[in-house]
This record gives sequence, structure tokens and C-alpha cells, in this order.
Amino acid sequence: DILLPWAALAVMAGCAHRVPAVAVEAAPVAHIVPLPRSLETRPGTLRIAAAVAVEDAGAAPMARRALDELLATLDIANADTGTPLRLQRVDDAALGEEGYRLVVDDAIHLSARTDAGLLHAVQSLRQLLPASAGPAYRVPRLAITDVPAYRWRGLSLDVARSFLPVDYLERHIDRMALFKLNRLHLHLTDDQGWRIEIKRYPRLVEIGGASAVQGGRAGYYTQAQLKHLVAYAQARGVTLVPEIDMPGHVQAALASYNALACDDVANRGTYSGVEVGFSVLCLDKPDVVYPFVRDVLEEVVAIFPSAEIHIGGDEIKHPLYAGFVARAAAMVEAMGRTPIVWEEGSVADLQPGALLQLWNDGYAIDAAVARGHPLILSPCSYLYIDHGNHAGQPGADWCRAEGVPLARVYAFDPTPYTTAVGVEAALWSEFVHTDAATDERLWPRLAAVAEVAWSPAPRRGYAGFVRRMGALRPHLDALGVRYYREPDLGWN
Ligand code: TNX
Repeated sequence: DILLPWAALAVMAGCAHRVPAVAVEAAPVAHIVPLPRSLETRPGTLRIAAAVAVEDAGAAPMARRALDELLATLDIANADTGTPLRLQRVDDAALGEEGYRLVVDDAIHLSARTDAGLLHAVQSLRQLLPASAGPAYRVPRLAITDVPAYRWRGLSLDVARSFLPVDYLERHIDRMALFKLNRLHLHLTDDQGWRIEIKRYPRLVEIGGASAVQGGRAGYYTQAQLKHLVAYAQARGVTLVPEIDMPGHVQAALASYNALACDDVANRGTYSGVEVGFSVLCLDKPDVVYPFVRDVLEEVVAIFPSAEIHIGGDEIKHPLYAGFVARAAAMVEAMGRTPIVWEEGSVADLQPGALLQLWNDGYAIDAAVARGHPLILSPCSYLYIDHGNHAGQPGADWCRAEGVPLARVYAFDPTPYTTAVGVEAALWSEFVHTDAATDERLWPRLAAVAEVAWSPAPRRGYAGFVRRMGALRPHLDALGVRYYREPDLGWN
């Protein structure tokens, strides 16, 4: 294992001919995405044969679950005689809420202040190891100290235009966790569908859940399914962030409860087109609309423990818009949570802690930034991955005619946005209707999103990303990802 330093010493000592003739195995290279803050490789490799001896003080259930899963995948036993593998909570303020250290010498040492940090250490170890079982493993000797640049590293999935089943979302959460992504924003309602069961308004899913965009999937999640999904994600370090989009993008709700519309038309019908901006809750009927909004938000908050709740607010022009956003945001605050609003909501009178989600490159939110609002960055020309992997791929192209290729995603630099809490890609589903099509839009671009959000801009570079990500293809294969065969990564 330590042949190379011996050889070097022998050469220096002028006795190269006495180096023992042992076959030299190519040392594995440390391919980790997102790029760690600091990674020092040391000479040689650590060999793991059939077993590791796990030592942990029981203080990291998420990390331990992920580690046990990794060992099972690779057929590595946990036995006293194995290579020592230590999981340890340490009181090191420099590691923050999610940082970790990973040292490989004669043992494997994972340490962090938190379970979330240790979970990330396990994910790095997983990327250092092969994706599937073999007779023995070699891990490069190294020392990693790693801390994320941003606390919010996310993806928004539009399950409203076209539904995604629970089992897909579970698999997707596993894949996010491998790249240390920690926020899954679910766009649960829109004109074409209402996907979340609300017990006080059963027709929302009976009628709104049965509709979808043309060619898309209908369906909805029961509250029990969502609670299950929340727990599944939580165990993997991912927070589910629900969005109820209001006061526009609500045709599915109006079709279910006509009284929410201004004209009270008995059956307005569901909608399966792709236009935006035509529907609105009747803001002239506050006695109908605000009790509805409060009831819905109460049930949402009871399902999702997320500190932040998204109330939409996009693409609607109405004289009472700003007042609505302020009032809905205040309801969220009164429920002990923090509201998120799409950037248009910056015209409303919001608490300084309310988050704004920037999406439209060039939209004027300077006033909101000046007021200190934290930002989630989703600029469409970099991070709207409903747009093509390459120019000419069918689907959305309104924001960038050339699509949003991998290199473009990677080029996004969040650093000028000084109040940003993080970065979130968005996959809208007007034209993306199946699990396979969803995978093809998400991967490998989501790995670039992860690196943009985790690794400070001055440290990263596309050539290095391409080399590291290119090497992680077997990890995506092992997870059954039907990724886009990205030519930049040599995957065609
Ligand atoms: C804009 S971005 C929208 C969505 C569409 C998307 C399509 C935003 C807040 N609204 O309603 O699905 O463009 O790319």
C-alpha cells in the first residue's frame, strides 16, 4: 500500500534496484461532488477486506443508517476484526451545523458536531468507495475538512402540472442525499392540479387531484403519505418544503370550490393547458378567501415540520395582490413558521425574515434586498432545468432559447447576492411527464447545482467538476438514475 513512498526513498538513496517487485495497484482517486472545502491526499491507500469495525457512541442515527446501508450495498460486514471505522461527535465550532471531517489513515475517522455533518461524511466516504460490491476495497489516504457555503441547497419539483408518485420521490431523496442536497421544495398546487389532501376541503383532491396538464399524470398525496415522506426525507437529511401557490395559479382550487372565484360560476372546469396568469382567488371576497387560506395553511403546517412554508405569489397582477401576500405571510408567521414568496412578493409589506425566491433574471428586487430579505436563488437562465440539457431539446425555452446545459448551471455564481441563504434549481413539469423524463432533466445537472451551493466559487472549476462527476457515473447507475448522457462528461 505504501509502495510509492518507499520507491521515492529508495530512489533518493540511490538504491532503486532494491525496491521489492510487488504489483502496484493504481491508487483510487478522490472523486467527490460537491468539491470539499479542503482535501489533502496522503501517500498510499487503506485496504478494506471483508469487514469494518464500526465504533460510534450512538449519537448519530441518520449517519449510522446511511453507513449501514453503504456497508450492506458493498457487502462489508461489521466485525471486531475489521478495519476500524469511527463515527464521532466533536465540539468544533468551525464545522458549523453541517460540516465534517473525514480522515483515512490506518482507520477511517468521521467526525462532526451534528448528525447532519456525520451524514455528509458518510456520503463522501460512499463516493470514495466503488458503487457496487467487490472482493476488497482501497480507499485513498486523505484528510478532508468540509463545510457548505450555503445552508439551502435545493430543488423545487412541480408535482402540480404533472404528478410524481411517492416511490419516485423516495428514490429521488436518496439521490439528493448522495450530493448533500438538503431542501426539496414541493410545488403542490397550480392551475392544472391540486396534489395535497386537505381534510376540510375534500373536493380539492377529488376534483383538483384528478386533473393534470395535457399528457401529464393526475393524482394526489394523502396526508398520511406526506407524513411518511416527511419522515423518510428527514432521516436522510432532507427537509421537505411545501408550496401552496396563491393567489394566482389556482384554477384547480376554483374548479373544486367555485365560491373561491369572483363569478361563482357553478362549474368552471379544470384546466390542462400551459398558460399562466389567468386564475386568481377572489380577493374581493375576503370573508371567503382568508378563512380558506388559513384552514389550508393550518393543515399544511401540521404535516410539514419545515421552518419555512412557501405561499407562492408568482405571476399575477391584481390591485389587492400586495395586501393578500402580506396577510397570508402573516398567517404563516402566526403559525410559528417563516414564509417564502416568489420574488414578485417583494412589493408586499413583509417581516424582514421572510424569504424571497428569485427566479426571473433581471427582476428588480433591489428594494427587497436593501430591506435585508434573505434570498433563495433560482435564476431561470441558470437553474430552470425544465429547460433543455442542450439547445433544441423539446420543452420549455422561454427563459433561455439555448437551454440550460450542464456548463451553464455550473457557471452560476451566487456570491454577488449578499443576502442569499442558498440556491435552488426548479423543474417545472408542463412538458416533463414521466419518471424517466424527470430523471433525464435532473441528472447530472443537479450535481452541478449541489456543487454551486456547497463549494465556494473561487475554489471550484468546470474542468475539475467534469473529471470528478464523470467518474461518479457508476454511482448514478447503481441508484437506477436514467440520466441525460451528457457529452461533456463523456457519457454519450
Ligand atoms: C414560470 S417561475 C413559472 C411557472 C412555470 C415556469 C415554466 C414561476 C415562479 N412561475 O409557473 O411553470 O415558468 O418554465
